[in-house]
Amino acid sequence: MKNDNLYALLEAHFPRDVGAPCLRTADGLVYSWRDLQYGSARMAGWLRSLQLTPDADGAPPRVAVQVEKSPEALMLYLATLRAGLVFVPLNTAYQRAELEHFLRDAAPAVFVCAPEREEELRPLAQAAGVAHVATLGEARNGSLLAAAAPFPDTFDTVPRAASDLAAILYTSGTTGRSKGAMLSHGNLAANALVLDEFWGFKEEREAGGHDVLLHALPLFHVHGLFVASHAALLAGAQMIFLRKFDAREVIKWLPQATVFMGVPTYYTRLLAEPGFDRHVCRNMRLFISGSAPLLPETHKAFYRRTGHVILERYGMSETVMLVSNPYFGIAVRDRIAGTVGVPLPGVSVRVVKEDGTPCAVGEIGQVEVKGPSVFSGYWRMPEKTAEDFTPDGYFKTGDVGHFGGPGRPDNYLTLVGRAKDLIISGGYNVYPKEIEGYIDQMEGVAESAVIGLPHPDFGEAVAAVVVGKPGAELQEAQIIARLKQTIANYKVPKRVFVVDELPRNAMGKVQKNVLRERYAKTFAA
Ligand code: MLC
Repeated sequence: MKNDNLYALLEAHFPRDVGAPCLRTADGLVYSWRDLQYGSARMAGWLRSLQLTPDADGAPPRVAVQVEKSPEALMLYLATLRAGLVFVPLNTAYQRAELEHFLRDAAPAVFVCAPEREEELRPLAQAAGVAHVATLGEARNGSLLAAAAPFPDTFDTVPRAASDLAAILYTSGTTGRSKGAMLSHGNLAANALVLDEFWGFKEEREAGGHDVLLHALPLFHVHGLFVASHAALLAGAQMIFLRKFDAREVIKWLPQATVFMGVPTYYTRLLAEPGFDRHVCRNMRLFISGSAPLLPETHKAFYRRTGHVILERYGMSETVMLVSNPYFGIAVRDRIAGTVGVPLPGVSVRVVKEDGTPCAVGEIGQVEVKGPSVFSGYWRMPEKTAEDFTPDGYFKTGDVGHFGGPGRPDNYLTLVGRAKDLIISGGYNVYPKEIEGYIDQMEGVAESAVIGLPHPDFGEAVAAVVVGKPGAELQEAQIIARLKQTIANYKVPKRVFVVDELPRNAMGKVQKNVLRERYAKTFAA
């Protein structure tokens, strides 16, 4: 019987010589493909020994993970797949209040956290009904590895159907509460296979080349966990696994790499380093950018400095990758700055007006998508899911854009904005409503408006405009300090402006556009 478990697909592509290096770390550790197989088998054995059972509604047990990046963290992801369980990765920046929501909502059977946070988080997990808590540190420390050690280094990957749930990815919510996007083994496999061809991994492999992916992204979001890791695992390509992005560290390792993926902030930070030049990039075949808009200036400056044309692509947690500039066709005229490229094979993308009728080429409208990598819905939110899909099965992305336009082929998509009130800071999504909720609860605050402002490093940065209650003396530093104790640091406003009132239109709605204009130069370079 064919096993549609994603791990089975990835493993089938491992190189014949499983003793060959698969992962290298900055500390000089080398893991072979066999290490990955053995390590994930032992962890899968441990997970199986917990004898977890599906929920009453048939939902398979979830494994929630909030750990720093390490080869063992990648093994834990693969082990979860192998055991037929559902992986729920969580940003390491999330604090108690955020984690409490995720643990209650996803109701995992297992929670793996950093050893340093166990004391704080174990009671939180237990209160949320989590049965098993283990720890995994970035230096192979913590209770998970000890628990997994006695288990065999082989494990028969549990059979899964393509439609079975593989992962739940939490995305910030417009209403303040994060929603879990449900991705199946089939969603992830379909996307990995398409990208293998579209980005030239397959051709490179078949021509006898040896791709090396320099992996600097975090491992808890779509970009680093699925797009980057799956690409390398499926290609049988080695990964240089950096704990986090650091421009100088990346420059040090780039000469040994052929492919790099990052958010625009990575590219602007690389360009800010005088040592970043053609020589450093001499073995590279591909730089990919995504998760946030890449400024055409960055695209051009990168080409001038390195001779490489960054390939910009577009996707999201709910859909994995949708649209990409071409790989085959490396000229500037093929990878067009400011566009996200053409729909990937098998993906249907349409741009529609408010009433759902199609826009003409060049006309701006809502972007809707359908395809094998598009998720089946939000975890235990049937109403929200129904709202976000059209009757004919397209997902409403919330992004606004157009096909074609002056000087651009008709099949190239350009994104111009977002229908949903979303800020993207350094590649992380932040919903103003969530932050406003926290500020409005503070003593002395009457109301607040959270906005995104242009920022030279993060693309956009979060800022808040706050009105105090009569007699209250609000202070910027205090508000920021309070928020830092409560929410992930990338969501905390970098500036807070205390004002007497918020500008409103005739309907009484806060005019955020007026605020964005008023404070536009706050972070000017
Ligand atoms: C860190 N900070 C941020 C931030 N990251 N603030 C705003 N936006 C961010 N993205 C905070 C820090 O906590 C610190 O706060 C201050 O800003 C400066 O920190 P830093 O040292 O400069 O930050 P650094 O650790 O270097 O992190 C920046 C970064 C990181 C850009 C390297 O944010 C990053 O790796 N981003 C990638 C995000 C990503 O993987 N996105 C993919 C999502 S998937 P303080 O207060 O302590 O000074 C997706 C789908 C798709 O979107 O299509 O890909």
